[in-house]
Amino acid sequence: MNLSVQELKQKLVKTLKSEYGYVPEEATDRQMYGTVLTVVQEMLLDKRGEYLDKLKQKDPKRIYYMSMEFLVGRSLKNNLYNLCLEPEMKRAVAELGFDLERIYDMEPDAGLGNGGLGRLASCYMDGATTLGYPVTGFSIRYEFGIFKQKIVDGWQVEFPDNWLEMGSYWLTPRVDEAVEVHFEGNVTEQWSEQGLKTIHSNYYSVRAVPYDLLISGHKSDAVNSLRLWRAESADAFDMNEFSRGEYVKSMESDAKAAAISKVLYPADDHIEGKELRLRQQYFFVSASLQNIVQAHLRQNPTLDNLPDKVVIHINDTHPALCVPELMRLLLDEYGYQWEKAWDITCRTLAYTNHTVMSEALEKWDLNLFRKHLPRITTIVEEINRRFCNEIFEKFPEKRGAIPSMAAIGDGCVRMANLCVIACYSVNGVSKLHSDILKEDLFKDFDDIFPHKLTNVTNGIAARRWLCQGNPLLTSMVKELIGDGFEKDLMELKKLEQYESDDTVLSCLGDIKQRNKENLARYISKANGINVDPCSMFDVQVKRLHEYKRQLMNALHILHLYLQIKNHGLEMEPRTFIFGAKASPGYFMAKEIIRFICGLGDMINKDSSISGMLKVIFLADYKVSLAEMIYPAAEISEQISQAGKEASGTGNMKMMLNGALTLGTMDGANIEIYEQVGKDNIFIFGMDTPEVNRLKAEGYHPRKVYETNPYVKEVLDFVQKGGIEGKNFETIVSYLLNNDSYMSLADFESYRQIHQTVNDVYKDACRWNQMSLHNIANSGIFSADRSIMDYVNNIWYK
Ligand code: AZC
Repeated sequence: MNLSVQELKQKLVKTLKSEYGYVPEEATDRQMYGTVLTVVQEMLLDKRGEYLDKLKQKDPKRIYYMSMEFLVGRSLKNNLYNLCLEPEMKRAVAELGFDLERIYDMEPDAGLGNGGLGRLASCYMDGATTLGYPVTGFSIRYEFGIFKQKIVDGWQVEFPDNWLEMGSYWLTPRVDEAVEVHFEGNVTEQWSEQGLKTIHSNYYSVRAVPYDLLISGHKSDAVNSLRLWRAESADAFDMNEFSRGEYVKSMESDAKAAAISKVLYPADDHIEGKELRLRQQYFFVSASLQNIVQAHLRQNPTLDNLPDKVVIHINDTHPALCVPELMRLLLDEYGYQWEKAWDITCRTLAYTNHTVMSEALEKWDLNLFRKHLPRITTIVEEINRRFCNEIFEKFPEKRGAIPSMAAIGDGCVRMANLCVIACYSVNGVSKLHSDILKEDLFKDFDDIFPHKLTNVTNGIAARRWLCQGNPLLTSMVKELIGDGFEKDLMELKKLEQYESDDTVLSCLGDIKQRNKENLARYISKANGINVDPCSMFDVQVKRLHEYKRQLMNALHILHLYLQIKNHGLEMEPRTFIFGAKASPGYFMAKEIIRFICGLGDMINKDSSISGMLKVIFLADYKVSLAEMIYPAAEISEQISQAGKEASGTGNMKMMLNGALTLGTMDGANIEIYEQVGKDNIFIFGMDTPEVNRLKAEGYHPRKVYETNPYVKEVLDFVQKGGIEGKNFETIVSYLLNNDSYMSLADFESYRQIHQTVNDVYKDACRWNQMSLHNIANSGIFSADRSIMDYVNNIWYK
């Protein structure tokens, strides 16, 4: 966008006057914050108007990305960057007496997601919009996003995240497009002139009101929207009840409806079959599909051609109700016969799987399902009946597999099976993960639908994670290879020519140093601990889960501590940095946080190890904090048990910022390894076949304890209450008796690779060379590349 500093100033002054009635000299920071956001939002709306006009003429196929989660983070800087207005806005704001950096800091993260899956959805909105594809995201306008985390005595405590107070500036309500969603009630069949008709009556109605959050592409005409639904009561306030004095009763239906969009479920990679969650899913699916169908019918006389004009992409199974809901619309509202409706549905829907963890594969109790969604249940039953018949008749060799492939089994609706049965495309999120889907989880499906399963390796929004988050590195890269990489990340490859250039390498080292100093300042402010910015920054930031093995990392730190203290180990000074939210009901995850914090308390105050080790747990890990951490990371810990992390995307973000990966052959680590070669990454531990073999043989963690003296030393120390006199019996007994993700089995290999890391770090030049090589080869992990894979192989195939 072309606007001068002068023009921006005029807009700001005018808006400040009209919104708050003040001139700049009288305004507070908060008023200026509101003013800047309002001005940017108006520009987005204007640009969106022009884009929609163009779309109408061209009428391309629309992509609808259905996701219960979008981890948007902050939008102001991203929008200014994408509109190419950041320097001008900075000056305009400064000339009015304010500081744009301070205004950036006032913006809350829009934390409408838990972790990887939600952040991926946001990275994809950015990529698709920059590339000019008409993608609309659909989700819920949660009043409270992912909880705020505080650590009290090592224990995680959750606080509500009231993001709308300062974040609602970005949302435009579209009351004119509100729709109704029906729950509960009775389903009956009636004969009419058109044949047998299904009637859903006595339902409970909820009104869905859309709020649009606009996303501008970078140097592109496109402005797409993320449409977030808010729930409210569809029945007008019951004045009769109210005047009879039944205040509470009259408000009950309001509260019941509003509860649907109240709060994001804070569980990641595992599900709880809660009624409210099912209502959330149906609410946003039904509202979105009604909206999509109406939009299609404004441009087309019929829904017959829906699959030619629309793809509805299901982001994990949370929106799997798209399958029966699209069927319901076609059958009940638009009078289609089953076969034709099924054909349209199957050719319109595509599904991405993000996990093979069994506790995350959604299943709904059939009775609960029927109670809330009676009509949808009859449709799922019919889908299942027909599917099982088809297998029985057409694939006799698969008759034995019918019970496990069915959409309904063991009294539950199985959402993943439902998706694979219906969708025309099913993809995993890294090569390894997609192979596991084909060879294991969905093997029977792959045998009968040979072209359905495919792979799209995840990617990240490099413009956010490099250009906005790491301005120092970005300007160095621009100086060396120009700015083409902003739009084509593969251009980073050109950096390889500088791998032996001492000046470039030392400049890269200086930049890392300054980013570490920046993070050290934050740590000192947030945790009250001074860390040495010259020590190696070793980072593990992600959701807390046993399979991600933060505990193995912590055990190894304790091992280093004991070696320094008892055996005179000398090593390069290290700062271990953790950030992780635990699902509030996940006890072991919270115990692991307590363990890490206890470990930190003990180590950080021990002057006898002369600052060789520090352990920092950064509370409230979120997108905006990640933007500060990644540029400062030197080691990227990606140490999940092989076969468990579907892809990982933090691994890509740290690589792009020059950190070296220390990881297992899991998820996208394998593809990072393929890109950088074995000399530029630190790989350890069992790979997936080895894990499976050990599992089959029978894994006995106690044996590792008995045979590996380091493991024994560490666990004995914990058992004796060595960590601040604290009791970590839960952890010790879990490790000795269970160790579900084989941390002890991989410990020795992990320990040894850390020694290698320590040796390599002594040679700064070699380290910087490896770092530059990683940056140069990270281009493939751009979200733009992932989007093009979706475009070529799934959406516009
Ligand atoms: C995550 C995966 O755990 C992670 O490996 C992957 O990178 C990410 O999705 C994006 O694909 N999964 C989730 O966040 N949640 C669920 C339910 O899978």
